[in-house]
Amino acid sequence: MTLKALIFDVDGTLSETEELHRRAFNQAFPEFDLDWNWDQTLYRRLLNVTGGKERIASYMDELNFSADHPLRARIPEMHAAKTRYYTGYVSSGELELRPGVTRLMSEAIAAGIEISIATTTSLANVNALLEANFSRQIIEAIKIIGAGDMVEKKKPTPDVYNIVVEQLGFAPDECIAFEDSRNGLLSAKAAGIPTLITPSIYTDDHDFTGAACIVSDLGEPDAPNSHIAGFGIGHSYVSIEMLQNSFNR
Ligand code: XBP
Ligand code: MG
Repeated sequence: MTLKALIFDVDGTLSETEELHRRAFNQAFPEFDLDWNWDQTLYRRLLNVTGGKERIASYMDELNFSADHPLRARIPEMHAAKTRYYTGYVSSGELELRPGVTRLMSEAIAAGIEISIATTTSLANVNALLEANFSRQIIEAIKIIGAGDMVEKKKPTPDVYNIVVEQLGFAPDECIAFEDSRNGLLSAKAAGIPTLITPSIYTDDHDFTGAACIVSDLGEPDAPNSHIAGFGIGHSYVSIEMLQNSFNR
């Protein structure tokens, strides 16, 4: 089997974005006369529901909001406010990329391997991160972006990966997915895509059974990662060569 595409999740995988998402949610709530404050412990649990609108709705369920509570109809508006705060933070340079992300993407481009994105976050958030943190060469090389509301059902369903793989025109097992969460792993696996996991600050306690490889991060030649499980033993960073070797086995 030949490796043809790398498909990246965004939140937690390209960058540790969730603290900024959390801040943006908390900043939006008072605009709707809500005194909600999602602290880190609560947010860790709420992250089990992917998608910001879905997360707000599930929190309303927890608080026993009635099905016809007027605020339920305002979830899209609340989420739009949150997205405005979030994209503002990202555009002003508040995020860093995780180790090895741009190096591995550049290696893929040089090797003629496609790069794409499959995420549950909103397209506006993806674009803000790309513009603030990636080179023009990488932005232009990204072939397909599957994001947010492009699918009806977000991760852990395979839908977003299915549309990306379909549009790429490759078989799922010619691709490799990069994820940081159990829901992401379940989504990619259900689409038939081998998955490499780099756990993130909010997902370090997740069950990653079924991952093809788990490493602390993608690593750099001068900043070795830690190998946790799966393929890639003996490598100190994730390279195209390492990924191809695992495919040729
Ligand atoms: C990330 C998410 C996202 C963000 C919020 O999951 O769950 O919902 O927390 O983004 P994954 P939006 O990394 O598995 O894609 O508010 O734009 O939905
Ligand atoms: Mg993620």
